[in-house]
Amino acid sequence: MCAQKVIISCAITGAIHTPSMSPYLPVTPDGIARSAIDAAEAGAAILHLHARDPATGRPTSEPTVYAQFLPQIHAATDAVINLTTGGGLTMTIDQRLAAPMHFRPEMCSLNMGSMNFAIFPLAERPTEWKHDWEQPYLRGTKDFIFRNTFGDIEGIIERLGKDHGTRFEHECYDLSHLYNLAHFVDRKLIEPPFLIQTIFGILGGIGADWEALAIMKSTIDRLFGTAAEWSVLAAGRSQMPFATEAAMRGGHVRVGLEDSLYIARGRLASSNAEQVHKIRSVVEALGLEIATPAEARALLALKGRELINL
Ligand code: KMH
Ligand code: ZN
Repeated sequence: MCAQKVIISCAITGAIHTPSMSPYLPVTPDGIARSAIDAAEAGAAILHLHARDPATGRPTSEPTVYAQFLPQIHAATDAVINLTTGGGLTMTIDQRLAAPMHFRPEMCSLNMGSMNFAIFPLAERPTEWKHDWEQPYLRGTKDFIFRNTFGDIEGIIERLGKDHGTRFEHECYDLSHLYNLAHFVDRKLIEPPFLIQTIFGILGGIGADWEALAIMKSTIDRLFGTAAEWSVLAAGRSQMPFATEAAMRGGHVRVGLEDSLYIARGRLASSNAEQVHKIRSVVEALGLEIATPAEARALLALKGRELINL
């Protein structure tokens, strides 16, 4: 058993699920702020954040919308603010970087390769759609390529990492993404420790099965050794089993309504905090301790909350 503390990340709203899928998905600035603060109080040390148009719930890259919830979160919690650079499925790289470049957070996500990123099956579930944009947005992913070229990744490392001291949640959806990360490490463009978020169960990425988890973990050990801080998220119903397995194997965990709307089979989670409470109780039942935000900052060598532009 690993003595290190377990960092719980919580991804509050994301850009995958749409408002009609759950009444509990926060979409307004107040809703996102409240949900994030509650998740931090429940034990999340890192809050992974996207923004949504307050009127329609559609993902937006507008810094003015982020400005309606980030100050509240920053004032009410000590949790690490981690902004997406993946954004929403129709955004350009410049749009994806607008809010991170403005707020200069301690952490941002960094998606480690281009890929098919398909959520179109969600469009065909029987749902009463609240907004016109939802079904076409989901269906459009049949032909969507989530662009993260070597040039894009290098640009994000330069613009956010080098210029603003932001460090990254390296999102790796497949084995190749680990080798892409190793390329940037070899070129010394990024420095350890590396938070490597391995992602299972996105259509277009590696599947949510135990063999996949094992090979991702062994490849991380081989490529990065002790420089890696390994974390796991799995989409949908695999969320809790994979987070549990990660904790048992010495990893960190990510939960949140971005990744799964459920708390148990067929039962919607009533909040992000409910998922944080659940994984926290699993972690503690395993005899492990969760990391405080200060401990997460130390483990990940973050610049500190006072250096954010908020
Ligand atoms: N929803 C996750 C599978 C990002 O924000 O950069 C992907 C994600 C991407 O978190
Ligand atoms: Zn995200």
